[in-house]
Amino acid sequence: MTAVGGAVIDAVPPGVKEWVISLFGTADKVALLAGMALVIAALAALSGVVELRRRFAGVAIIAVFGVVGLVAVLGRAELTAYAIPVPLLVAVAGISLLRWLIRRLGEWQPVTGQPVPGQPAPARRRFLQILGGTAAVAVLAGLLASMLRGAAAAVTEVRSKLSLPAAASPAAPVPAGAEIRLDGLGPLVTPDRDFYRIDTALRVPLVDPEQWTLKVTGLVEREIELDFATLLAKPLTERYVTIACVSNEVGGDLIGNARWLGWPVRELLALAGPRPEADMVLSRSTDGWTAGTPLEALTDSRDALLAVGMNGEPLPLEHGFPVRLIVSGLYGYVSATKWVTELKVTRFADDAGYWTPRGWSERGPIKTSSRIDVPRDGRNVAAGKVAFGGVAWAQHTGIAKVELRVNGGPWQQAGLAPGISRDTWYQWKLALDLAPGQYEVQVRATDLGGVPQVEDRAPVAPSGATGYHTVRVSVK
Ligand SMILES: Nc1nc2c(c(=O)[nH]1)N[C@H]1C(S)=C(S)[C@@H](COP(=O)(O)O)O[C@H]1N2
Ligand SMILES: [Mo]
Repeated sequence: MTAVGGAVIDAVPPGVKEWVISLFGTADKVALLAGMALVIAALAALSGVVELRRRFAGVAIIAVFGVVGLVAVLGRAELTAYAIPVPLLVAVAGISLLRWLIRRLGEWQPVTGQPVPGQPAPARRRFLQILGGTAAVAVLAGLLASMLRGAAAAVTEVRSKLSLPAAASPAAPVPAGAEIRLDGLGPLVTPDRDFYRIDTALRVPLVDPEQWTLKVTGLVEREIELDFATLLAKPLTERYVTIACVSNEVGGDLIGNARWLGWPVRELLALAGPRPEADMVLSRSTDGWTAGTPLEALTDSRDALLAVGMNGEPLPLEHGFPVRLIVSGLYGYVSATKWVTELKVTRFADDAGYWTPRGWSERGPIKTSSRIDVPRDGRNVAAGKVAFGGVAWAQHTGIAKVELRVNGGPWQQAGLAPGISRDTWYQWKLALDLAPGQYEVQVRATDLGGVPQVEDRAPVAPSGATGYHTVRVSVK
């Protein structure tokens, strides 16, 4: 089912993906699986009805569904040996159950005469048989599910026993005053459990660090294969970096800030020796997903990391355990490969990341942006001094100033907290004196190069949303 779901995700155009994300937020996977369960239930009911009318017609429906499942499984890069028989077994079990139920139904004659004492009446016996059959199928499904859960528990266990080395190059301490205390303004560093999650994986890839390797291939002087122990033995660097999704709407929450621990990708690439004609690195995840990152962004001073730690702990499973990429200033879809297992040094002219042929830009620099977190859109507030607060970001460049304007009036400069670094978001705050009435308040940020964020509204596809975040407040 996850394989069919994965094939569905792979096939949908970006517009539809956006629509689903906006509709369900990050619960989109649950929605997809629930939708598929409904389709499957409907197909099962249909097969039953059809089979009653015409022998083997229902069987054909289930068989076709089984083949679709098999094709979807074979098409997935995360292919594991046990995944292949699953759709076949499910189809065979479904067909057997269907034929058996139909036979029972055929025997279901009106009960005449007295039941034999001590033996269940035929109708009751049939009922028990159907109940038993259903239970057997449920047990099989449960066994499968628990196999998967067992694998997840094993990797969770390995992760919890892992202790990461201290950073040889620690992150600069968070400056005093970087975190503004204001009710409703989120923390400066996002806790792992609140960190947004975006990926195409319906089932979190389970990677045992003992088995993990990273290959550096393509346009290099020498190919390299790195294992996890070797990676942990390298001098590690720790940096705060705010990562963001290209699907983040203006005012959206597909953005988070964490302290990442890892080995600079630049040093790994230096060992491999990229050829002069190379200009891109295609990073590949264990599930086949890919991102195309400019070679420049992985080798310049921004300290792009082969990250193993997030906020002082090993990466959570859903954030790429055991190893992912973190690159400041680029949207996740062109840089932040989770469960990474290969870096192919190549050229934009020859290769493309997963989302590029699906309607997203080849290059994905993060657009300078800002957000009002307090007060929330549509809130009622008391007249007088109204505290506004939020965040602004221009990763790798830094924020110079944040301004607010009320009902399209003049821009007023907000108080900007010191950032942790230019690679993270900055918090800001401004108290506005507001008399009773309706107000529309907008925010804009300007980066340290003096470039203000773009005012014109643009949708998230193909290269990230632009426009001012606007909140409406009624002052009473
Ligand atoms: N393997 C894999 N890595 C991936 C993705 C994916 O679909 N598969 N999605 C990317 C996208 S679009 C984003 S925005 C970030 C999100 O990282 P997070 O889930 O840790 O916040 O991961 C990136 N890495
Ligand atoms: Mo993303």
